[in-house]
Amino acid sequence: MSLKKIIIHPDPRLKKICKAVDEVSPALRTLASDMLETMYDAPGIGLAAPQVGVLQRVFVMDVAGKESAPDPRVLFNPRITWASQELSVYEEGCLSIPGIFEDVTRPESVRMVFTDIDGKHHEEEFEGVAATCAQHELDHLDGKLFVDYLSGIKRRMITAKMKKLKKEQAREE
Ligand code: GNR
Ligand code: NI
Repeated sequence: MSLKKIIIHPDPRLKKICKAVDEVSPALRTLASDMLETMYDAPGIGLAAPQVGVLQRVFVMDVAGKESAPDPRVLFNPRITWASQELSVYEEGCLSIPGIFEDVTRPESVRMVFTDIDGKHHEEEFEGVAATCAQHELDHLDGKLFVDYLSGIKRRMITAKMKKLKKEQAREE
């Protein structure tokens, strides 16, 4: 197990469409396990492969919260098969955009098909924070960030702030 470095926006790797996974190989299982460790360490409720520089269609999440037992999830090749008409607004954050939180509107529930860590296919409905998180992660696999839903002015202000943060980080290294 090892911690991966989380890429900060803006970065070309966060804008790429990720490649479908052919087969859940041992290397991809190791990647998923490292991503879970990195997500818990951050801490965050989700993490997508491009955030650690791997342009493949896989994300991990755990929306169980502190009061419940951990519920680590790994989704390969996730696809939305249904989205509710009802929308919900959630104040989103992103480990690639640290310290920024903004309201984003998305379908309140979605059904996703995906392959699990054992290579088994599933279709599952997510609602509430799990639906928000799963959609946020799926967006990462298509090169999309939550700031892409904000106004141009807000997005540019956030991007400028992140550029400054990255410069400061580079100086510390
Ligand atoms: O840790 C995270 N919290 C979060 C809060 C609201 C909506 C989405 C998220 S996902 C985020 C981790 C992350 O950046 N995943 O890509
Ligand atoms: Ni994110």
